[in-house]
Amino acid sequence: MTTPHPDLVLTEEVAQALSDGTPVVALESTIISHGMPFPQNVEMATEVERIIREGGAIPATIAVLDGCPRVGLSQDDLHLLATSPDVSKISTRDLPYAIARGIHGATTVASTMRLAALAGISVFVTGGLGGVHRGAERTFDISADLTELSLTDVAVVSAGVKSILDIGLTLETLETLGVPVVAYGTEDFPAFFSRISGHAAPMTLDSPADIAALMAAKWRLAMAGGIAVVNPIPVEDEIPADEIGVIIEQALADMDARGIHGKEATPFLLGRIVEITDGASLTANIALVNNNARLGAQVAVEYAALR
Ligand code: PSU
Ligand code: MN
Repeated sequence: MTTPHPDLVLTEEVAQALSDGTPVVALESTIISHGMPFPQNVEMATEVERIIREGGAIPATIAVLDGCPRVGLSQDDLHLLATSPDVSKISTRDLPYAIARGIHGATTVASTMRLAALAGISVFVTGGLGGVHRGAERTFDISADLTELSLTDVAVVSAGVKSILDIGLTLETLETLGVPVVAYGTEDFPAFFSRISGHAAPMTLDSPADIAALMAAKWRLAMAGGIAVVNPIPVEDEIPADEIGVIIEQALADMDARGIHGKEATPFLLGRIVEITDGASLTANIALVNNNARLGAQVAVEYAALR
């Protein structure tokens, strides 16, 4: 059991669970502050924590509040993240600045992974991973989520990546970085809103116990870095690829027309897709996060049993 880094502030419940070897699942906060509108964002954050408890694990939502890296949040903290305009989107490189300046920061997949690992948490549930943006050969826009996956020992459960990104280049980059990409119960790499991306999954495992065994095998060999566990959206919640494809093209065109780029790109695209679909994409997004929470809790339970 690793001792949590002394600069982190854990809730008593999370600290106790980690010291007892009770399964803990980390959750990110950018999805709350910059990934969904209010009030669905705080409802989603609350429901995901409930699902993780129901699955036998302790949820630990992560954020920086008043410059303090926090692992495990109260309902008031979640509400602040969901409503305050003064919450920056912070990736790994922004962590030192947020701490030094004493500001509020919502953590991305990358910075949540880093803080989870410093706390001693091995499983993290989110919606979608960042990746290689379309047109990256011009813009060089590649999410630090991929860099972090190559460095930090955390298994990240997502529904794959949205086709706002170049899915093929994202998969190539993950291969180069040595990151195992494991699809749960499918041969297809999932595309967030859709179960099938047109790309084959590099590996498939069919049970949470097998995923836990892969995690243990990797880290026993001291192979540093994360594992991308990709879980397709449930059939009944899926938006067909051709339907969402047109909408994503529209959102990308709107982004280019407004000259939006850099860290604003992903939040803009997510918000625009919700607007264009009149909320249908938000319903799908919430359903897939809940589905990932169910799997993540099971994986955390199986992994805790191995230790
Ligand atoms: N994809 C989603 N929803 C999200 C994000 C990505 O479907 O909320 C967020 C995650 O926090 C992810 C971040 O880590 O966006 C990636 O941002 P960027 O592309 O700027 O690295
Ligand atoms: Mn970027």
